[in-house]
Amino acid sequence: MSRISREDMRSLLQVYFIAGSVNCRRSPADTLSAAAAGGITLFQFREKGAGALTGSARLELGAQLRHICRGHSIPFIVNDDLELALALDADGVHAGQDDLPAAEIRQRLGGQKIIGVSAHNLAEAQQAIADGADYLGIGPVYPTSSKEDAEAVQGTAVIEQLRSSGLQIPLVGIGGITLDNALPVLKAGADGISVISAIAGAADIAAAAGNFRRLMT
Ligand code: FQP
Ligand code: MG
Repeated sequence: MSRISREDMRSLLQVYFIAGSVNCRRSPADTLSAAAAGGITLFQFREKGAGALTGSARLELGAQLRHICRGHSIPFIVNDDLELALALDADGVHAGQDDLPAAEIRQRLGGQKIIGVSAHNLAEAQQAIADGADYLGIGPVYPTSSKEDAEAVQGTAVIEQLRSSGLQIPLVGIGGITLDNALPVLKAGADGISVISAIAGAADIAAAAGNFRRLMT
């Protein structure tokens, strides 16, 4: 099996939903099922923050969400934790600048899995590409309440800079993205958007996911 192609990666990134139990108003399983029915294209399990599950409860929730993703043919990415990703036979791992280096994740996970890396500037983006990342998460584009230790808000400037530097790696914007402010992110050169609250916190989760999906076409 070979690396995911850039074109396949780009289509998966269109509506990239991230969630853990902390972000969900309904059960995480109901939240993910509704988001999947609404049209998300990729899911990241991010069990993090105050009150996050640990140990076997975290593993069990991951297995449940992994199963839901399989049922909808949506690839399942694990945030931060390579061991959890291996235990769940996840489709990939997302790593930030303070997490495991992508090159090490690639070695342990194998050639065909998806590896995403957070980058905040051109140098981090170039390093991630050299390390074998399949996609980048660029942010925070807008102010966010889902991450306590977020870096400074950068608008769409970094995405524009990466594209004008000629980088063609698939990438998403992340941080505070809503239906009302998503278009500038795409216009700046992102292949998709990544959201937590705009889907997990929506009154109608499936409708919110569907609205993002329609923006992409
Ligand atoms: N981009 C993406 C993605 N997912 C993420 N989880 C992050 C960025 C943030 O390590 P990191 O990654 O800086 O913080 P945390 O581990 O708390 O999420 F591109 F996938 F949308
Ligand atoms: Mg991280």
